[in-house]
Order: sequence, then C-alpha cells, then structure tokens
Amino acid sequence: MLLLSCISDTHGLHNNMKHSVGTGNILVHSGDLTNIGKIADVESIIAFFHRQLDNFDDIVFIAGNHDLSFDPCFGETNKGRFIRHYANNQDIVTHELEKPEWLTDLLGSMDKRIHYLENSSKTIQGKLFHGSPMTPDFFKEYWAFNAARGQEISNYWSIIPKNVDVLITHGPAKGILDLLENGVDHVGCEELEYVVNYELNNLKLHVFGHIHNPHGKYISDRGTTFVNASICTEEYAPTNMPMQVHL
Ligand SMILES: [Mn+2]
Repeated sequence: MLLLSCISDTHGLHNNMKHSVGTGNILVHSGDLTNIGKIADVESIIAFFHRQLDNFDDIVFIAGNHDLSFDPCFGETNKGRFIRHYANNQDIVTHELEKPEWLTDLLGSMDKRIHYLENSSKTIQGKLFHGSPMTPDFFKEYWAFNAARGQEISNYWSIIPKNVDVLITHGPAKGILDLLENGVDHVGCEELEYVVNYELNNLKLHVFGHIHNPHGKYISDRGTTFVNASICTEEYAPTNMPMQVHL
C-alpha cells in the first residue's frame, strides 16, 4: 500500500504552511505553486520539493493558472498550444512555443525522483499518473493554461490514459468539491466530470485544487477518492491540512 500526501495552491507560501506535509511514499502538488510564476518563487518551491525527498520517495507536481512562466502560450494567442496528431492513433500534445530557458534548465536539473507532468503521464511506484494544468477559461488574458469549456478543453482530457490510476489536474470536475464560497456556483469542468466518472475505469484518486474553499475529500460510489488539496484558504492563508490518501 502506498501513502500519498496531497497539497495544492500553496501560492508561494510552502515554507509557511501551518501543517506539515508529513512523510509517505509520494508527495503530490496539483498546481498554483506560485502567485505569478516569478523565478525566485519557482526556485523556492523546487528547493522545497528537494528538501521533501528526505520524507518521500517521489514527488509529482503540475502547474496551475497562477504559474504563468510555465505556460509558453501565456500572453500569446492560444493558437499552437494544442496540436492533435492522429498518426498511430495517438494524440500528442506539442507546443510551438517554448518555456523560458531558466525554467527549462531548472526542470531539467531536478532530482530524478521529482516528476513534473504537463498533459503527460508517467508510471511511478507501479501506478500510472497523468497530470494536466488546464482549467476552463477564467479571465484567460491574465491567467495561464486556460482552455474554453467544451471541445477545446475536452482535447486535453481525451489524452488521459483510460487505465490511469491517479489523475492530477489543477481544477476540479463539475460538482465535486468545486463549490464557490457563495454556496451557489459549482465552477468545475463539466467535460472533466464525464471523463472521471464514466471513462476512467481504473481511477483510484483524482487530486486537484484551484477552487480553494471546498478543500476536502469525497469518495464516489465507484470507489474513486477525490481530493481538493488546496492549502491556501479563500483569503490565501496557508492553513488547510495536507490530504493523506492510501492507494
Ligand atoms: Mn489557487
């Protein structure tokens, strides 16, 4: 059995978390590592991940809409972000644009036990992980990794392996720990809800954040554990508990 500790939305406050991430087999971070993706803040969270290698065997993370420097298309048109290839019946995500060199170098120099996923999959400790930073459009001119609800965002969900064990996305699926503070609006992704509930038959765990208020855990009838791991509250205080899950 594996013990995972899940965090999200630390927004640069990873060294000021009220509760420790503890120890376990795998530490998962589901994005919004920083506030606006500044070099010093990205370096700081990568250093934090390296320190956590004393407490975890592997660390898996994705970016979020606040991690602007991670999105090569931020500030550009979305054209070219997602290119679909049908060769060998495989969809491949490619980018026409590249990340800044400092970030490519930083990600490339990480310990091999730290895994960055961006619309990509990897088997870690015998479990198939897939990670995606994409969230439905929300002031897309200001934020990274936005995609329009409907077909555009579905393109990203369509490349999730059907047999995935652990899905890490920045945002929630619609209706699952996605309720705004107003208690009325469920702002999760409808297209993602269909995928996690009906298409991924092996899904054991879905980790996300993005909507800070509904931090918590929910286990579906099909036995999938859903975790909103937002560490920051709505007021950006890093006081929520890391979420621990056995796989
Ligand atoms: Mn956030």
